[in-house]
Amino acid sequence: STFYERYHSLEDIYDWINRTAQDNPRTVKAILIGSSYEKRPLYVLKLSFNDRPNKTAMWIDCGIHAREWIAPAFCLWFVHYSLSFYGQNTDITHILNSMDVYILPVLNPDGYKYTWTGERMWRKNRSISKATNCFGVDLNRNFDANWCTKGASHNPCSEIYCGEFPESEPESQAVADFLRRHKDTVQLYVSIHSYSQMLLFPYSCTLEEAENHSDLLEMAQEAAQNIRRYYRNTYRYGAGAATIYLAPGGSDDWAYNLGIKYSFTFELQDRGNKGFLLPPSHIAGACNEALLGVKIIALKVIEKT
Ligand code: 0X9
Ligand code: ZN
Repeated sequence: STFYERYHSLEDIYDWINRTAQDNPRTVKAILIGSSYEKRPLYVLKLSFNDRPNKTAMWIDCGIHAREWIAPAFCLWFVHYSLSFYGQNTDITHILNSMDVYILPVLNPDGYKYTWTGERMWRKNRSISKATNCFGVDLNRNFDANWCTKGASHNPCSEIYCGEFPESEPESQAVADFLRRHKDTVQLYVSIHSYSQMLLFPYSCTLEEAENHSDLLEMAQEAAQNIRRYYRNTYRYGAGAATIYLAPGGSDDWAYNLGIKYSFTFELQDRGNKGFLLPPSHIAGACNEALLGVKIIALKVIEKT
């Protein structure tokens, strides 16, 4: 199997980030956007294939939840695909000619590291609550979108602990700060999770419909139809709250409210057979179908703007 068809330790991913930036000095830059609770660097890779005026951008983050190993694997896959097929595949070429791409391969490095060395099923980050001696905030409940209402918990020992206050965690704060600084160019926000094969869009923090709900629905549907047609695999899609559950404080809803009107959460393979323990032999299939979905959505965003 190739490098991209295996899961990688955090150290290997840091090495890969460095190497990728060094080997592609004209197109890839590593940007330090902050550090984790345990002081690990948070690097965003910026892919930029030209400097046309008025260029927009898309954002992709992976690994906000530690145990969802297919997510960082997807971010690596996406970068590799972009660097390999720019100028070869018409869709990715058009996307990269129109947009810069910001990619955060591991949003939650402390948690990811811990799933390799401590508990494989860890979800949250690793900040400690003095009051309870419990570890971890669910970073996807820590953003300022109906923060800690129904679907999140104030209990530090809960898997869906929202933290002390919105953006209390350095990881969520770094992402929010970066997106606030770049909100005029970033038109598309994508967050990669697993599992369950779903394509979710705002809102998850309320049952209300987003203002451009029908646009978002159409884009998600088109992505899911293409995945079915080309990979014979089923992705469900819809607004988060109505499709899975109310879950406030998520990055997608927060980015949407910031003004990034195309905001999606992808839940990659599988549908529960192996769950978070998706075997390496499935990485290529899971990443290729999700990549197709991301491409379809990015093309639609370019069409609309
Ligand atoms: O609950 C979550 O954070 C996500 N599902 S997961 O099984 N990967 O934990 C879904 C996130 C959907 N978006 C929001 N809740 N904002
Ligand atoms: Zn998740």
